Amino acid sequence: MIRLTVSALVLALMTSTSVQAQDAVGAPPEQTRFKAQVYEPVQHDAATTQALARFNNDRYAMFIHWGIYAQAGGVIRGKRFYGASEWLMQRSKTPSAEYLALAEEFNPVDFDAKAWIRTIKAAGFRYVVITAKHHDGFAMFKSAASKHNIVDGTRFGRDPLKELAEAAKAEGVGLGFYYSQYQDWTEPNGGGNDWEFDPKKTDFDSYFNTKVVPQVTELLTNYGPLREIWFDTPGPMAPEYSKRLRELVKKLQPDCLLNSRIGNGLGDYSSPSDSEVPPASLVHGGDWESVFTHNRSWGYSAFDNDFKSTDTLIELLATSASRGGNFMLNMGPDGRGRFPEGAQSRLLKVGDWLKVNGESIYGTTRSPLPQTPWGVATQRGKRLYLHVLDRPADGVIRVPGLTEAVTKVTLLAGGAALPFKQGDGLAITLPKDATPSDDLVIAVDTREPVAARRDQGAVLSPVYGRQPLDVADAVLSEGVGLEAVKTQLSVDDTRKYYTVVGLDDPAKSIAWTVQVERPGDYHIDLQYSATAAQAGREGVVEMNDQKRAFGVVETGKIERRKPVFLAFQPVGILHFDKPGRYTVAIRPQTAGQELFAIRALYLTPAN
Ligand code: FHN
Repeated sequence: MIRLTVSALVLALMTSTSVQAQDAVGAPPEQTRFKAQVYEPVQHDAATTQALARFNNDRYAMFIHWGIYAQAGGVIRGKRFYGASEWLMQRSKTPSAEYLALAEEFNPVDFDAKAWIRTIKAAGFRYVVITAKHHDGFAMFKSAASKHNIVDGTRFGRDPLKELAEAAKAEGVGLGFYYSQYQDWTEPNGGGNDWEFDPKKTDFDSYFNTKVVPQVTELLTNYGPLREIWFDTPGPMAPEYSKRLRELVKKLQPDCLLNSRIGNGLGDYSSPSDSEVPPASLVHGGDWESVFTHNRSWGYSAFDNDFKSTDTLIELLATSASRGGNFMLNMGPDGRGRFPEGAQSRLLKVGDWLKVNGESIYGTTRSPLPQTPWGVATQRGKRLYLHVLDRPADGVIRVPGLTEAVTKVTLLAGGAALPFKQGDGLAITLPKDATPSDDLVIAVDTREPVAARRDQGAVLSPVYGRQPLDVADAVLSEGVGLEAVKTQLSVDDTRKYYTVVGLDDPAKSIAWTVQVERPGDYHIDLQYSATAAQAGREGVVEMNDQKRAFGVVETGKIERRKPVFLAFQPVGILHFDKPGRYTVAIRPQTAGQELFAIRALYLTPAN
């Protein structure tokens, strides 16, 4: 199984879209490097606090992008557009009238709300958030505020959101709506369409009053109780609009949650960047919901079948839960209203896994443990769940420093008791015949709840492969700051990672604590990008009196909407002569330019 923490040499990303989502950490649109911050939500009132308790209990949600773009499936005028298919109009610079002609063809006769909800439930999702209106401005619900809506503007003539709301209610599945509040490409006064309308002449206030307010009111009035309104890409929208939206939603449904992309710091919880499970150090205890799409497009794409494997989905879900957040997985139904088979079959397999292992996800709290090489953990009172994503060569799972008395260790699937030893930590022997590809979950019962020990440092062990030490988890000396970087993975698919700024003097350093299980040697590799001006700078990796010097090589600049190339540079070997805790640090050898834009230091057992 691929561990999420292990990165590819080249990360890519930055979307080619003209307006970026407001980031959970508040990054302004269009920025490629920005300060990493913990999202501060607005003060929670009683209704919001209660709604957040349910939100945190749910942990797993389905996201659906469905609009008239599904009819095109990423192809317009015979030309394919790779990446996010819901951006087809913008990418192809299609005028509104031509784009809206898709509505005349759109007739999703296979749409069956009950069947959708049955699948969603069987797949283990606790709530579903569907696009009521995406950036193209076409409403997937009956709206008196715009004729561009599915009931009045298509042959189909039905309101799928109404049917979904009824089916979801009958099955006890929660419902939320996505609403693009700033971008609206088919409205002359909406944001984002600069190929057809003159941005200088745009009257956003009029658009907001005549479309956004009435449509958000319709959504909160006509579809029963909503779990959340998922706003997106606030762009340059002024704070007064985010404030008015917030007040409107809370007036109509006080316990409807708002994500951070409402803009201007007015969300109840944080939406990290697309395709990001934020580092534990940047969420510590807050409320958040990561969003990933199953393939590479959010809307249906006729030629993208790059669906994430069941194992990867389970790993994303378990990792989000282990850091205290929800995982919302997207899928784009096609123009006939069908879930793509490649997505559906995998989702149902995750559902099967959850039927057996769901107690390790739903209603759990974040892991009290530091980074462990075998996988991640979740907790429920006096029970700790160990998600074994990467099996050790010797079949023994170790939890160093676990001092709470263990009463029982069982395999969640089947309930078989597992042999364990508790001394200096806990050692559990895995069954030899366990199927290798599953996320095996071990339940560890203790007399007292396992106390938080997240700062004890990443566990290094010779029975695992390479261990990453991410800069997001490092201790930064004064004058060094954490920054987020966006890199372009493929068309319309940006990924975020972290780096540091200010590492320009031998007095400054970044450092990690590690817990070494057994004496041994570890190879050091550094993953970084560096400009021509930084090439030749010298740094040193230190551990006690061991110092391994290195010279920086040029990889290129970090540029907007371009892949960032990262060097993976071997530096030498560190020897740890006894088990215990150590500090590994990096510092420049001389004052001058910043050393590099480092992402991670890797330690690999060197047998
Ligand atoms: O531009 C949108 C994109 O189409 C999609 O809706 C994603 C989902 O998070 N949000 C925006 C980009 O961040």
